[in-house]
Amino acid sequence: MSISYISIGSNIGEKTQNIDKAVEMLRNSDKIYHVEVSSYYETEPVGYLDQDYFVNIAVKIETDLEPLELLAVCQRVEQEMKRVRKIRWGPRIIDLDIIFYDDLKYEDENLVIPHPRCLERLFVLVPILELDEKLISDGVSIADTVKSLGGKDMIRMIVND
Ligand code: A4P
Ligand code: MG
Repeated sequence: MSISYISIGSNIGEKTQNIDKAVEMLRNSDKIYHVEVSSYYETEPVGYLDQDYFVNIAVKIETDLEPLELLAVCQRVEQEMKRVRKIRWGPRIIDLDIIFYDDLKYEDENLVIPHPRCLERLFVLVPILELDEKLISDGVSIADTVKSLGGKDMIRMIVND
C-alpha cells in the first residue's frame, strides 16, 4: 500500500462542485482507499495570470495503484469531466496532479514525481500541509517550505464551503 497526495484545481464554472465530483470519482476508483480531503482554498492564478481565480484542494489517498495507473485514473477523471486543453497553465474545469507518491522519485515523458514546480506553489503545499503537518519530501520539510514562500501568492481558505 502506498500513500499519495493529489492536488486538484478548478477555475471554470461551479469550481467547488467540479472538485467534489472529481473527489467522488477518486473515492469510487478501484484500489484507492481512505481518501482524506483538505479544506477548499481560493487561490490567485499562477503562471498564466489573465484568468479567473482557482479553487484548490489536496487529497491524501492510500492506494494499491502503481504511479502510472494512478496517472491513468487522474486523466480518466479529467476526460470524463470533459476537460479541454487549450492554454498551458490556462483555465481548466478540473486538473489532477500527482504531487507525491511515498518517497518515490520518478521521471518519464508522461509522469514526473514529485510534481515539478510543486515546491514553489502555495496552492499545492498549503492544502497538503493541512493533511500532514510533518510531511517531508526528499529531506525538505513542507512546513518550512510554506513558511519561506509566505505571501508569494494569495491563498485563502473558503469558510463554510
Ligand atoms: N504529468 C507529468 N507529471 C505529472 C504528475 N505528477 N501528475 C503530465 C499529473 N500529470 C503529470 O498536464 C500535462 C501533462 O503532464 C500530462 O499529460 C501528464 O502526462 P496537463 O494537466 O495536461 O497540463 P497542465 O496542467 O496545463 O500543465 P502542467 O504543466 O501540469 O501545469 P501545472 O504546472 O499543473 O499548472 N494557479 C492556481 N492558483 N491554481 C492551480 O491549480 N494550475 C496550473 C497548472 C497553473 N496555475 C494555477 C493552477
Ligand atoms: Mg496537470
